Amino acid sequence: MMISKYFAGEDSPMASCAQYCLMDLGGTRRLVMMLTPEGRGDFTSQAGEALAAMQSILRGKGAAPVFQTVFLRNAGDQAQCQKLLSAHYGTQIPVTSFVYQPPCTGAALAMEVWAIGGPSVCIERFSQGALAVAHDGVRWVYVSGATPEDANPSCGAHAQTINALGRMQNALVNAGSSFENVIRTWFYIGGITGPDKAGAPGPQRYIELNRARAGFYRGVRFCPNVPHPDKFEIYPSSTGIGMKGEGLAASCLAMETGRSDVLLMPLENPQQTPAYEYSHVYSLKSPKFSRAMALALRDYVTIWISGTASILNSESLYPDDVEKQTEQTIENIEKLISAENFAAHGAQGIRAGLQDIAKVRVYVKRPEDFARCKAVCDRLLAGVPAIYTVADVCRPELLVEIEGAAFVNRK
Ligand code: 3EB
Repeated sequence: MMISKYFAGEDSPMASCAQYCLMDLGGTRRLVMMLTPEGRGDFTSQAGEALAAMQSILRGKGAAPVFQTVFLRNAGDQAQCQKLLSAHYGTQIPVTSFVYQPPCTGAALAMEVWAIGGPSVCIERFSQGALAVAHDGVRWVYVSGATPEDANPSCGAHAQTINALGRMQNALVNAGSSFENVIRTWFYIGGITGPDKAGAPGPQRYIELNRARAGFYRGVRFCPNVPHPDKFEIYPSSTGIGMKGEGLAASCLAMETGRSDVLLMPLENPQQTPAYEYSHVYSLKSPKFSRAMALALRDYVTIWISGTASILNSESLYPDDVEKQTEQTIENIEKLISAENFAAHGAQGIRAGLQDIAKVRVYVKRPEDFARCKAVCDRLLAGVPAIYTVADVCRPELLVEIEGAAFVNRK
């Protein structure tokens, strides 16, 4: 297998707004594109720049976009964005999540787009919100859950979370899958550290999200049919992050396989308390997610890295230093995907480093920290395609959160 990475400027005169990573997984190709327009014209021209850059990356690669996340500076641009995306993709539109997080660069939007292709790839579309991709004996279902318009802020974050999870469950069943197959989730929540409207004086909205998620997951046994080590509890890898407004949006990725030669590994971080064991000090019901989920399939490993922050054990470090927080976050990710940590989880011969990361999303709390945060990422994650957005992190003192996806050969 060859995993190749190309960056803006190396193979085309493409604007540096377009970064991507192409993975050749022995016949099946996966491509992730991170697009942040550089022009400062109106929304339509910026979206046009991102879509044109994407077209130029896709040319000749034989890969179809299946899953995209669109970060918007203004929620009011969503209708126009939807129109432009429909016109661009036609019926072949990927499952789309709209997230109200302004790109740090000042652009009106940014897009993360995943594409896949290859002789054995079969794509099924179920609705705007669900799509399945089958290849190599594995079937993936991508779902975008509740949109903020559907969610009524006055019901509070608990009801919004249950609503989003219920929608994802329905979409998964409709796509021939089920909620127990979920391996990766994203929760974007307005007012994440603020009080909840449902209860006065309400608990924090993130705490309500955790209460709802813990309740919903109580009856779910994740991935019962996929071989996995039983050393740790098994929960999906996740990102829980703020966004503008009062809504909640969620999306997920589910996986099923009849193969017995695969290995699914929920990873915990040797430097961090498992989130599901966090004390009540942080949340009444602990956040039910794994630090990463790794899937060994054939001769390669895919690793979904959860939203990671400057937390050691359970404590936030460097409360007012974005550079140190960014360094600590990246060190946490490095330890999480290291050979030592895979070995500690019972998997020998899997070794991933920061250079194996195909993309990162960097969520920055304060716009003024962007340059300092990016300088650290440019040094430690040199060349890794990235999107930077402004978003609140679940604890007030946390200034940055980073998530990613990594691909490595299995030795
Ligand atoms: C942390 O380590 C930071 O609630 O799904 C990271 C990833 C965080 C996922 C979630 C929260 C979530 O606790 C916050």
